[in-house]
Amino acid sequence: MLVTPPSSTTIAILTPSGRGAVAVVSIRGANAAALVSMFFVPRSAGRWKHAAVGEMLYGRWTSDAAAADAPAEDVIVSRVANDTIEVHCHGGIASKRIAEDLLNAGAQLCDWKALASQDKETLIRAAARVALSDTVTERTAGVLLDQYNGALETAIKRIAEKLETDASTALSGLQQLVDRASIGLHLANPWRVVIAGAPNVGKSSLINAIVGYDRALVFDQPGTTRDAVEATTSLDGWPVTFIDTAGLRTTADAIEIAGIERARDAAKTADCVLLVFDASEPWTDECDDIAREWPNAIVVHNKSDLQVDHEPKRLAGIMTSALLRHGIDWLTVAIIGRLVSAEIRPGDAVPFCKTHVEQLEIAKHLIERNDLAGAKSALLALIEPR
Ligand SMILES: Nc1nc2c(ncn2[C@@H]2O[C@H](COP(=O)(O)OP(=O)(O)O)[C@@H](O)[C@H]2O)c(=O)[nH]1
Ligand SMILES: [Mg+2]
Repeated sequence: MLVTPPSSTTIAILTPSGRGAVAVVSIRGANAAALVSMFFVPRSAGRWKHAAVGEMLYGRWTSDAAAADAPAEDVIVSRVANDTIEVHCHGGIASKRIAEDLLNAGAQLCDWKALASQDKETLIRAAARVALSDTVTERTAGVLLDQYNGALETAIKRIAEKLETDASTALSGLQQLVDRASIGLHLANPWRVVIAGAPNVGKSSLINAIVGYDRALVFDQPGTTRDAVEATTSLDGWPVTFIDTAGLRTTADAIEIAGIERARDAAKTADCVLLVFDASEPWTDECDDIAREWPNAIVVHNKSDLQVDHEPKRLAGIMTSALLRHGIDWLTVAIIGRLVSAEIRPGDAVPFCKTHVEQLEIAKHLIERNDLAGAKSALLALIEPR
C-alpha cells in the first residue's frame, strides 16, 4: 500500500522540539491529501476527501491499517491551503511516529524555516515570521510584528516613490532606516556585553545584581571565574547577554591565562564592555593600563558601600554596590544608552536582517552616485512579491 508521492511532498514539525503536550505536523505538496489518507480515518466517514480549506476534522491516525494492534492516535486534521494539511496531535512519541509514517511513505523532512521561505510571502514578511520565533522579549516581538505587518515594506515603497521627485528626502529616509539596523539586527540576537576588570572587583556579583539571580560564580578568592559565564536578561525590554570573564591581570597560572585570553576574545566581538574597578582599593598604574586597553568601555567603580578611595587620577565612572544593589539602575540606563542608539516607536520601520540591510546600503550608495534608477530597483527588489 506504499504510495510514492512526488518528491515535492514535504513535512515539517511546526512545534519546537523538546517536551510538549501538543504538536503540529505540516504536510505540503500536491499529493499531501493522498498521503494523509493512508493513515487518517475521520470520525465522520467520507468528509475528508471533500474537506474545504479551513475545515477541521477529528479522527484517528493508524500507523498500519492492516495490523489490528498498530499504534493509533486521536488527531485533528486540517486542510490549511489547497496543497497544505496540518495534523494536530500529541507531542513527543506521537508526533515523531506520525512524522515517521509520512517519511516511510515517501515524504521528505524539511525544517519549518525552510518551509516558511517557500511561502509566497514577500522576502521581508517571511524573514519577520522566522525572526519572530527567535526573539525573546515582548518588546522585540512587537517591533518584529510591526515589520511582519508591513512597516518596513511601506517605508521602502515610500522611499522608492520619493526617488522620482525628491532624491535628498529619499536619501535621508534611507539613512534613518540604515541607522535603525543596529537595533534591528539585535531583535532576534541579544546584544553582548562583556564584563572585564581585575580579579575580585565584583564582576560576577554585578552580573548577579543585574540579572537578579545568582548566575555567575562569586568567590572571595581572586581569579576564580575561569570560564566565560553567560546570562541573558531583558533590560527595558531589550535582550542583553552578559558575559562574565576571568580577571584581567598578569598571572603565571596556565588555566587563568587561558581564561584571560578568552575574556579578551569575548570583548573583541562584544557590543559593549563594562570595565569594573574596586572603588575601595587605591587607583594604581595597573588600573590605568587596563583602562587604556578598553578606551570605549563603560567604567564602573564597584563596592561603593565600602570606604571609597578618592584618588584624583581615578577615571570618571558609575558607582555601584553589587552587594547592596546600589547604582544598578544607573548602570542599566548607561548600558541601554550605549546599545540602543535610536528611539523606536510602535509602527516604526526597522530593518532586521543582514541581507536586507546590505541591500539598503547598496541603494543608499547608488543614490549618492546619482544612479536613481539603480537605487529604485534595488529597493523594489526587497519588496516585490516572489
Ligand atoms: N562590600 C562589597 N563587596 C562586594 C561587592 N561586590 C562584590 N563583593 C565581594 O567581592 C568579592 C569578589 O566578588 P566577585 O563578584 O567574585 O568578583 P570577581 O572576581 O570580579 O568576579 C566577593 O567576596 C564579593 O562578595 C560590593 O559591591 N560590595
Ligand atoms: Mg568572577
